[in-house]
Amino acid sequence: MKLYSFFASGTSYRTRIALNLKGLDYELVPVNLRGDEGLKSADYRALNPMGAVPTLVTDKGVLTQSTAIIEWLEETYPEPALLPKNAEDRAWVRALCSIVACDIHPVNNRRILQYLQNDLGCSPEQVDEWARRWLKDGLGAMEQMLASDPRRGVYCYGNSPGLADVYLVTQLAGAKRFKLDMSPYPTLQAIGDACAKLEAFQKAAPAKQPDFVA
Ligand SMILES: N[C@@H](CCC(=O)N[C@@H](CS)C(=O)NCC(=O)O)C(=O)O
Repeated sequence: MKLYSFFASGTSYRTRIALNLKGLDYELVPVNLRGDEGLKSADYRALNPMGAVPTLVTDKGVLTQSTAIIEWLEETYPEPALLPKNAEDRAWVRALCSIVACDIHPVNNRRILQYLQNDLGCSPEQVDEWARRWLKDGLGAMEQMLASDPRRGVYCYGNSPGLADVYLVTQLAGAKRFKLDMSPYPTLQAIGDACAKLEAFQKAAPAKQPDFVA
């Protein structure tokens, strides 16, 4: 499998973690989000018409959209399972994932932040404040949900890493990038610390990618 990925992209990061947790080998193809080529090239858009990362090329075809890719991985490589066995708990875990995938990431995506700054004239400080605003909403909800949930263990759900951890960790990185005060989120921080001890998460980290730039 070939994963088109950008080191600092949260959606690439979540896909890398999921691939690693499944123990799958993949070739990483870096795509430069900051350059003039990469995402904008006609060749890349033929693979991914949104011109975004990630894209996973498999022997069964080309997959786009990280949530679809990750669900495909879970269905195609069921072990180790990243989702719980019963439907209610799966809905719970997917709700946690959706806070990241639908409520935080889309409004803090690079192209949105660039539009705020380049087209609407927001200052870099205002753009950072925007990003923190939506991080606070989403992470606040996750903290509230997880702090009192009896199903929480070392990780978001139980004592094995799962899908909610995959999504959460990428937004903890986002929070760090935008210098969000993390003191209101002790539960999330503890889960993030537990994930950081696992090789699957370590190998997927932005700083470990071949295209990493400090
Ligand atoms: N919903 C898509 C979002 C993909 C996406 O927008 N990825 C970002 C990086 S995290 C990207 O490629 N952005 C390009 C840009 O903003 O110009 C997914 O989950 O795959």
